[in-house]
Amino acid sequence: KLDVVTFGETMALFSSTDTRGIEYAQTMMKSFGGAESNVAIGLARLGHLVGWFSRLGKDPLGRYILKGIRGEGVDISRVELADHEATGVMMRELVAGQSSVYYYRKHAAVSRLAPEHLDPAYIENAAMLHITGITCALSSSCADAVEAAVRIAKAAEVKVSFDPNLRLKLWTIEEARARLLPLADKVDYFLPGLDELKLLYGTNDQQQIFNRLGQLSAVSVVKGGLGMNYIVQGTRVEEVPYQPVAHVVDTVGAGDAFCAGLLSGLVRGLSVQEAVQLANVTGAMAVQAFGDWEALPTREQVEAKQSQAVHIER
Ligand code: KDG
Repeated sequence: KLDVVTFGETMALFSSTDTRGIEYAQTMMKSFGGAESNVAIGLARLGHLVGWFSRLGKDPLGRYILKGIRGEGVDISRVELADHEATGVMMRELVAGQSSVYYYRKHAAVSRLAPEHLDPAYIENAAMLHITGITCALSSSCADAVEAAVRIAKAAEVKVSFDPNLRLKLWTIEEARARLLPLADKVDYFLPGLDELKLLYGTNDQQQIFNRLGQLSAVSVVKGGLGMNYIVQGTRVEEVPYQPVAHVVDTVGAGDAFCAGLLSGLVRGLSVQEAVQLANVTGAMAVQAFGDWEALPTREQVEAKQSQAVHIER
C-alpha cells in the first residue's frame, strides 16, 4: 500500500550556469523537475512508499527522467511512454541576479493525459492523493483527470491534498480561478501560498483571505513567507513561525519540499501543527543547494537537524 500517490508533468531542465544567460551560454546543465515528482522524491527520501505517474515521450529525455525518479525510490509503474509526443522541456537562467524560466511544454506527452489513463485501484489503495494546479493548467483533459482522480479518492476515503501552484505563464488568473477554487472546496488539505491566495481571491486583505479559507471544509496550510505560516480551519487561524534561512542558494522547489514534509507528517499521524513544523525543516533544507529536488533531505538528515535545534534551544 502506498502512502502517497501523485501525478503531473515532469520536464527536462536545462540551466545555464553562465552569467551571460541562455542566449550566450556554450553549455547547459541537465536535470529534470516537476512539482509533483519533486514532492514524490521528497517523500521517498523521508522513508515513504510513494507513487508518481505521468505521460512522458518515448525519447531520451523521457527515459532519463523516468530513470531518475525511479532511482530515487519512487514507484513509476503507472507511467506511460508515448510513441508520438515529446517530453516537455524547461530552461532556466540566472542573469544579473534575476532568475527566469522558459517553457517548451505546450504539446508535451502529458498534455494528452485524460481520465481514462487513471488506474482507480492505484489511487484507492493509497493513504493520500496529492494534486497540484499545474496539472489543471496543462490542458482540459489534464484538468479533467485531476477532477476524476479526486472523485476516485473521495469515494474510497483517500485523503486529498492540493497545492494550487499558480503558474500564470500557463493560464490567466480567470481560468485558474474557475478550475482551482472549486477544487479547493473538495479536498482535505489545501496548501496555498499567501501570494497565490491574494491573486486567487483578488484581495490583499489577509483577514478577508482567512475568512474565505474558513468557509472551506479543508484544513488550509498557508505558506506565508516572512517567517510565518498559518493553519486555517473554520474561524481558527493558528500562526506557526519558522526560522528564515540565512543563506538561501535556490528557492525553486521550496514549496514542494514544504509539501513533502507536511504530507510525511500527516500520513505518519502527526498533528497538523507538528506536520507544519516538519515541513518548515524540509523546506529550509531544500533551499540550500541548486536544483528542484536534489537538496531534499532524508529522514536521517531531518532528524539530525531537529536534534541540533533542540540542542540550541536548551
Ligand atoms: O515547484 C517547482 C516547479 O515549478 C518546477 O519544477 C517546474 O513543475 C514545474 C512547473 O510547471 O512550473
